[in-house]
Amino acid sequence: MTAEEQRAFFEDQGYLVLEDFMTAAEVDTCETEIDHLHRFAASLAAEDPRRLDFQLEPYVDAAAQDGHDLPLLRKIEQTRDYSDIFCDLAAHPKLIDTVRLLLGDDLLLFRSTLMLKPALHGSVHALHQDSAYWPMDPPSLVTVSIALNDSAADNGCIQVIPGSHKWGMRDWGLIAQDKDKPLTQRDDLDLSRLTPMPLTAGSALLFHSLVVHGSGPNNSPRPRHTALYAYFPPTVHYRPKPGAAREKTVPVIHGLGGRSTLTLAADA
Ligand SMILES: O=C(O)CCC(=O)C(=O)O
Repeated sequence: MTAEEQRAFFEDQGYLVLEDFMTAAEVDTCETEIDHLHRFAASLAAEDPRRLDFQLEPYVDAAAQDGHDLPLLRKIEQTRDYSDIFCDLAAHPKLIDTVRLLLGDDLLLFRSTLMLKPALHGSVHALHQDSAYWPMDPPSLVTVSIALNDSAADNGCIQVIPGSHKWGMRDWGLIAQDKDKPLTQRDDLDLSRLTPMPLTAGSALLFHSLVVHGSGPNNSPRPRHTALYAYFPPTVHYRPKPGAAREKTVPVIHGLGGRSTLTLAADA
């Protein structure tokens, strides 16, 4: 696809796949780093506030966890704070070229997370729209999910409803679900267009923050590791809920005169 075709596809369907933008060596480095981060999580004292960024699979019982020397993590938030590797991955030139195509040259980062589905234990991520949970307006960010190992339906790859970014925003409720639960319990969604997005390691799925998406359980003997980032242009404003911080400082990934961060202030 030409750049113009990629942009038109994203505008129409709400998603785009970027195949094999990472080298095998870059993918290996990320996988090794995920191992380090699990060891780091295991080393944190129970009262250490950083533990909140390392979330255990919610439906794994103590007996299953006891069989593993490392914690069965569902996700790691704020990965830029814990890892230079995942800090740099957010600004990978080949990825950023594509994000710039969709959002323009000035790029800010809203989120840097690892979504992990441990082998045999990965839980369901119920269908939702990212923007329904984010204090950002207008709701037009781009989420990028980078496969760090091959992901397919059996280990819980992301599934999207193409075109659903045109539906407007809905309410979704709790996202994490047990492994035997369906992707949604809502009956007002046409699931006939729900499309699995298998990815080879080193490829990425980019999607609009209003696209309805989720992922099934991981019942396979392989983990599913993805790095997730969300980007936005300076035309998107910070609109915190009452009681939340009135300012938010975010990393600049590209443009904005080469500065490294920008502090967003909520309107008075
Ligand atoms: O990676 C996944 O399985 C889903 C992640 C996701 O939908 C999210 O974090 O909003």
